[in-house]
Amino acid sequence: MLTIYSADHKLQDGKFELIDGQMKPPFEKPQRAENVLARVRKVGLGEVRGPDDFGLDPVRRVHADDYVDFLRIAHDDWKKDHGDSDGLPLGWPCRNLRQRIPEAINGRLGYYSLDAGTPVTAGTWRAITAAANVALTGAKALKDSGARGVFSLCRPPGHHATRDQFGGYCFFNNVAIAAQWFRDQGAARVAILDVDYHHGNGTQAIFYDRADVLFVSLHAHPTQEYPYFLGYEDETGEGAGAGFNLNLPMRFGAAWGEYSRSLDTGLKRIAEYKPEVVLVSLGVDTFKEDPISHFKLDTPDYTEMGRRIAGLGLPTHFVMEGGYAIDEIGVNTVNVLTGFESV
Ligand code: OKP
Ligand code: ZN
Repeated sequence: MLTIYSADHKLQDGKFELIDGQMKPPFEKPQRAENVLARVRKVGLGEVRGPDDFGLDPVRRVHADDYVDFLRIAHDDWKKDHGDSDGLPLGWPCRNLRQRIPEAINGRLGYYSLDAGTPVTAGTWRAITAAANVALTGAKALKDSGARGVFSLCRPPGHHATRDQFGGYCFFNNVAIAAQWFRDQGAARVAILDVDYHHGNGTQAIFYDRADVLFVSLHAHPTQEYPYFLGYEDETGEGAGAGFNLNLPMRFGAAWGEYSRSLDTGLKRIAEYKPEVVLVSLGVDTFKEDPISHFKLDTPDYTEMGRRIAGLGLPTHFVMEGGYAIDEIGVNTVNVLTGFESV
């Protein structure tokens, strides 16, 4: 399987994240992608290629113009007020406040974000444009080559990012940008399967009122886990999108038995939908040793996950999301891909 990778991901290297009341070194760090790349090479998964530059037009098909323009200058503006530290918001337009865009960078960071766990650094813009290009290059390679699967080793991840908000380590929604690109190239129906431990609230929100992109997500129940305010069972889509969103949340402690039954439910829905292409938001933070998660998947389970996804018999674009057990992120991720190829 072809892998798309850009070393520019290393430019997203926050000094701290605010987590559980403490400033800690970020879990979402460059070594994650390096370890996945090392495993791709070790097992000889296939060619590793750099991304092409698609410019910002395909990004703007998913994200608001003002949000894209904000991200481009956010750290420069932060620097003017606060010096060379990482930018973090600390106040949001929540209930009882107005939805308007202030002048101050602190206010704009709040307006355009979901949480304070996602540092805006000097290198963020270059890293996130590279990640979007990695996703788009993978999409184009899948379409042009007629291969069964392609792997876009995106970092930072994307599935929490909405049309105009960053958060959950995400800025541009890489998988949504790729899905929209497939649509714009003529694919009538596109399905997204999100197997990251966290609900892909951004991806859901972006496609919530649309029937042309089906979103299916397996994740920790939002009543227990981030992002807390989206990802419940009763969110099934709205308007034209009614019936085209499927959330399969599971409580803390879910292991392969329960997980695989949810996976089969999700895959059945995707098969019924008859998409022309499937995109997989591939997070491996469902792993039993993940430092921020509470599921119990084991390393061989990822191989079986790949096999079951292959059972769809559809062109499949794997897009990297989360996974924070740094020593096992490579083997777990690549097991999905080799499992897929083994069928
Ligand atoms: C990004 B992706 C846990 C705090 C969680 C945000 C997690 C973002 C995960 N106590 N902070 O979905 O892997
Ligand atoms: Zn996650």
